[in-house]
Amino acid sequence: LDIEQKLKAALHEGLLSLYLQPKYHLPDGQLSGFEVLLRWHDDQLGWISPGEFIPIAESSALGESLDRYVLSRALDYLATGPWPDIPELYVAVNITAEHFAQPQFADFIDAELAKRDLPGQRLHLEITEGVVMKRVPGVADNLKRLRERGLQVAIDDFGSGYSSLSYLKNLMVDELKIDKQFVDAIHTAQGITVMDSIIRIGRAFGLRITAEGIETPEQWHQLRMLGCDVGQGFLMQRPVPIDQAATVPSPFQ
Ligand code: G
Ligand code: G
Ligand code: NA
Ligand code: MN
Repeated sequence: LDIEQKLKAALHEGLLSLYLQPKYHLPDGQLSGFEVLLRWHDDQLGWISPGEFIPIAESSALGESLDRYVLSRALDYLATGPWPDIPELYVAVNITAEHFAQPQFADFIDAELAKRDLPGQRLHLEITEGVVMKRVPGVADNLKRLRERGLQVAIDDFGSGYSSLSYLKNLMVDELKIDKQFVDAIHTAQGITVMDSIIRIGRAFGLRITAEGIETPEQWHQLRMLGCDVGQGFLMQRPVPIDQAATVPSPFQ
């Protein structure tokens, strides 16, 4: 079996697991929500990283089925718990580029939320720069409709791709997730200047700023001082299996 067929089988047999990684308010360390990250364990191949299998799914017809699976499981979690004890908990789901551009995408989300009586505010979507940059008509339309429902949309891995600052002007999103490479670089004066600039630009466009891949206390403190809003990373919490999410410890107690 090649990996694409194995992935298809794993999806249908329920062998893909959802993990959650907390996103924290940087100013006070409070839990803000969870990013959903898919994990796949195969008996012969062992753990296969989504960095490996997501691109395979995206290049086949599997991307959409995978998104649908992750979304409905994530919304089931929101509807039934068990949750940590915070108000307005949200989950942030990564969406593949092709899927986000489809005209039915917003309808699918609407239906899944309605089925569980969940308000749009409880769902965030993470898309990569490329999705917005392409200016595919379906994308703008879906962004508009979803945000009218109260969903929040983040640009993931910001700065890693083909970002041009010009597109931020017309950007209909809520959050910038600054790519880990910029967090890794803030031990140097130049790295701090770059991070400071990205945060200021995001601010100028009224966006919430998230930093991902925070691994050291120094990075956390530096990002706080620069006015970053939200932080995510192994320093605070690695991704945990979804059934353990209710008990993630607060990292700064
Ligand atoms: O969790 P990890 O760092 O291994 O993820 C690697 C990549 O796979 C990241 O770019 C992440 O956004 C992506 N990814 C993880 N889970 C999902 C998912 O459920 N759907 C999509 N589309 N991408 C995912
Ligand atoms: O592309 P995306 O941002 O969705 O990818 C998130 C990926 O980053 C996940 O696979 C997650 O496991 C990984 N990740 C989250 N926090 C850290 C971190 O602090 N360090 C490293 N190396 N990876 C992280
Ligand atoms: Na993401
Ligand atoms: Mn990212």
